[in-house]
Amino acid sequence: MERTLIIIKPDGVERALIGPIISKFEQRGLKIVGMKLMQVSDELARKHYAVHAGKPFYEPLIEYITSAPVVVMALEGPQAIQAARNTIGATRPVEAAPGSIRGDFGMMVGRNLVHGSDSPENAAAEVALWFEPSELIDYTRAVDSWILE
Ligand code: IDP
Ligand code: MG
Repeated sequence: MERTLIIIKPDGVERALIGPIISKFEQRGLKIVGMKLMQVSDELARKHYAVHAGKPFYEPLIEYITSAPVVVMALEGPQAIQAARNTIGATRPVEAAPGSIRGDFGMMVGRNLVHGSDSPENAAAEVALWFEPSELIDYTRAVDSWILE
């Protein structure tokens, strides 16, 4: 089992796409083990996107992610990191497959609606950065045996 960190970015919240975006992950079978609405601080934004510091899009990215509330989720499942990345779609929405979140709802890279962790190492670090251990809930869904072999 893997856990991955998902952020519905400010454009997703402002455009009233929280529900449709969560539905894509829920319908896929990924289990929500943590979820909250929050206003991201400049400090947290810079920690989360530290790997992009110095790139031309870094300052606009910090401005974007702090510009309105976000919904943060920890999702669990087998190969959850790759599954979630595929459901999110390519970084540039024009290149994202139809049916993916970015492919269905996005137009431009700087307004691409969702973040998803890209590796087991980053997923573990990001879940720990955004959630207290007590905010992550272990539970079994009655439907799990119909989703997981
Ligand atoms: P990812 O979100 O698909 O993992 P990354 O390359 O990790 O993509 O970039 C992080 C975020 O930075 C992107 O989701 C996007 O919001 C923003 N970003 C990346 N490249 C560009 C760019 O060329 N222009 C503007 N924003 C960008
Ligand atoms: Mg990334």
